[in-house]
Amino acid sequence: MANVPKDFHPVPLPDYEEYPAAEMLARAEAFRAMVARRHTVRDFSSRPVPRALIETCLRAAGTAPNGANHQPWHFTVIGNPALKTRIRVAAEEEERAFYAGKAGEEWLKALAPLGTDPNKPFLEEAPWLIAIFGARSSASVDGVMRKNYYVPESVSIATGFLIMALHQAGLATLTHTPSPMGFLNEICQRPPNEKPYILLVTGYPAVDATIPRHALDKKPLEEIASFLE
Ligand code: IYR
Repeated sequence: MANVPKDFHPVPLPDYEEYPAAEMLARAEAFRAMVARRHTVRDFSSRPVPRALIETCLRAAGTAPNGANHQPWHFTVIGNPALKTRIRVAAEEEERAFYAGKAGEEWLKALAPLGTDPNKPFLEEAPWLIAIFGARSSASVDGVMRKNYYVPESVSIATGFLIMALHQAGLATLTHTPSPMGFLNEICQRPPNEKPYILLVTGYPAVDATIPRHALDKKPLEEIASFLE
């Protein structure tokens, strides 16, 4: 093994909470029910949402497990109407090519039950768009650039935390993935070592928001899990 100096300083597990066994199942069930009330929404209200609420949810996202604790993510939170318009224009241009055939027939068939099309009015209507970037390299606390590890995994887990934090706070989200979305680097002024992963749209749902019935079909446990005991 290479000669790497030791740099490990363990501290006692600071804040673990154990619950009585009977309470554990009740807590797991309450969480399951809370999570099951999250639905991907595409109809947003323009009602304002305080920045402080988004900040707290981002702090939760920033606690996600990640490669070597390099925290290889950046969240650009866009509330500026002119920037939202630029994002909508750029995203709709990509989506028009996608739906006009770039996606291929099989993919378009898979999307048919969702009712999506190239029009993305939510990119202007929702109060906040959160562009989520993964950094191939980033600066340590002392400012030294270093390589990051497991970037897609880390960013995806943090995004999951963020979606659940926003849901728990009472906001709706849409994980939007215009493809390609390199235009986000320019609009958000992010360096080329960062890759945009997801544009998370968030706000209150419109009063007449709908979801595709298809989205309610969830695979049963037996299909998504197997136990080897
Ligand atoms: N990015 C496109 C297409 C799209 C792709 C998948 I996979 C989805 O689950 C939903 C949409 C769009 O946003 O319309």
